[in-house]
Amino acid sequence: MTRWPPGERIILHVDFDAFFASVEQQRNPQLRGRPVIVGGQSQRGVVSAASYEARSYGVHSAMPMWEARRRCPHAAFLPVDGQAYAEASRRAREILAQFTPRMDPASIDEAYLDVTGSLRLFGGLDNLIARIKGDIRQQLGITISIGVAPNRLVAKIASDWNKPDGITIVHPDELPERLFDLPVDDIPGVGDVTKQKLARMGVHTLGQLAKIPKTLLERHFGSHGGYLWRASRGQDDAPVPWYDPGEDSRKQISREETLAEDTRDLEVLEQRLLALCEEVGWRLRRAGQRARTVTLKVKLSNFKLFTRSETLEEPTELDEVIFERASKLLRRVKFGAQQARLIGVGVSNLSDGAGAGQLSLFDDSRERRSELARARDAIADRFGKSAITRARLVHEQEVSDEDPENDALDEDPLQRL
Ligand code: TTP
Ligand code: MG
Ligand code: MG
Repeated sequence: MTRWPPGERIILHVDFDAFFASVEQQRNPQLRGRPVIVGGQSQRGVVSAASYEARSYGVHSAMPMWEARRRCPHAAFLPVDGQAYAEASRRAREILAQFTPRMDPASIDEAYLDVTGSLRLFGGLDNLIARIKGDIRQQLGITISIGVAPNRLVAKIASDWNKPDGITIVHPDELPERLFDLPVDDIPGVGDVTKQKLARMGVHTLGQLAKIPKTLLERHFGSHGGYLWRASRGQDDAPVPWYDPGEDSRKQISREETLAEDTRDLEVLEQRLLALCEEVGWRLRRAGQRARTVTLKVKLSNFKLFTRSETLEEPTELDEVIFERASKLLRRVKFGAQQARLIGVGVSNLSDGAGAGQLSLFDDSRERRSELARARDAIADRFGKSAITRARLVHEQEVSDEDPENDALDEDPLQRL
């Protein structure tokens, strides 16, 4: 029986094994036990997911499809069915939410659970884990891997260690030493740039990173430095928020920001708008949904509010389609003598099936764009909720956010693993 020191939180990170491929194997028994490769079927398609049978041939996510075909010609090659995966993801969230009210679905196939308060109810950690795995397998027919640790950061890292169908428990007493041999880029949020910078300092592992003084890291990496310092020690105090099931059926997804300086310079406004559209698109795809209506909101210096909506011919999940419509609406704003003090974009009229629910309806370029959007999301997932947009914003004007609904997006992206 696993004992946990009082006062330490117990956080689980749940990640589905070969998610898209597993959903396909579950609904078609003939595919079980066989290599299954899901991804874009066009000339330039890439692999979204490879079953573990396919991975033994060296096939993995983001590999060009032609390469996957070369390595594993006898695999079953399937197009992405976003709607099916979004549905499986929704059912998984429903199941997971039964184990604790503190549950954060961090992406389509993963979630954080703070089970500190519900442990006794389920007869201790080992029983709780067995129940979660059993319920998911019985009701969805898919295996998951679970990392258990005193915080999100370590739980996330650990869930990868015994895939597939694995359990990894990192006990508080084992920290930080258990992390010391890991390469620095195992820390969520550490990409090539940080990795190379650290390498130039002679730092390759978390153990080496933990020896660097905090002030030195802060000097080299700014606020990111403090995060690296804590991460190398396996420290992270980001909470797991209360789960809001209503988020699934939220009627609107929107982002807005108050400009640091009032302006009616269309170029400046469009630049802000693009960043907002990227965040909205990202949230849309994460929710596995598409939208048919795009709404632009502009508040003028005299606080007069301008909102205009337009409905698209076809629902979309793509940043550029949202942006195209929103910028068209922006050009219709009558500023008069006024300037804009706030700009926002929202999408509504939502339906299931981001990605490629009806691939056959898409032409090749559409499929390609969908793939690109998902590839960017994979980066955003890895670096934090809106790292791509944030990176763009860093050198630009400071922004504040007036929409309380969007609080989550204002957190330090690195806190959102
Ligand atoms: P992951 O959890 O990263 O991968 P996985 O579930 O396929 O495999 P693992 O057992 O290692 O967890 O991603 C979840 C899903 O997201 C994946 O099934 C397909 C999609 N995805 C892409 O479409 N493109 C990508 O590059 C990645 C990494 C994932
Ligand atoms: Mg997974
Ligand atoms: Mg995942």
